[in-house]
Amino acid sequence: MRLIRLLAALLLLSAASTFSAQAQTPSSQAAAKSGAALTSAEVVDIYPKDGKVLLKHGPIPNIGMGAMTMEFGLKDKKALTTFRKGDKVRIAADQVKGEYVVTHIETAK
Ligand SMILES: [Cu+2]
Repeated sequence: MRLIRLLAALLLLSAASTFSAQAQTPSSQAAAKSGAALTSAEVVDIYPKDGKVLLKHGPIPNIGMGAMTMEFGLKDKKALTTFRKGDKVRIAADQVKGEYVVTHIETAK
């Protein structure tokens, strides 16, 4: 009797995880394409010599990061002169060779 309950519980669990995996995949792909995956952030400081920015950012799920203030490298160094301290922005970030890099940055509307 115990074994049957255990099996039933396992079946329910695997059914639930299969369902959520199917439900999440298409929506996260759609989010990346539409740009909805961008994270809100604020430019706290800019370090032109180092090619880095200090950002106060919201959660960045693709690199498993919660909200915090930290330095990022920049894929496009032009951003060092385009943006100023205090700017509200939207970013995409990735981990490149162990360094966190902003791969996209735009002014928040
Ligand atoms: Cu961070």
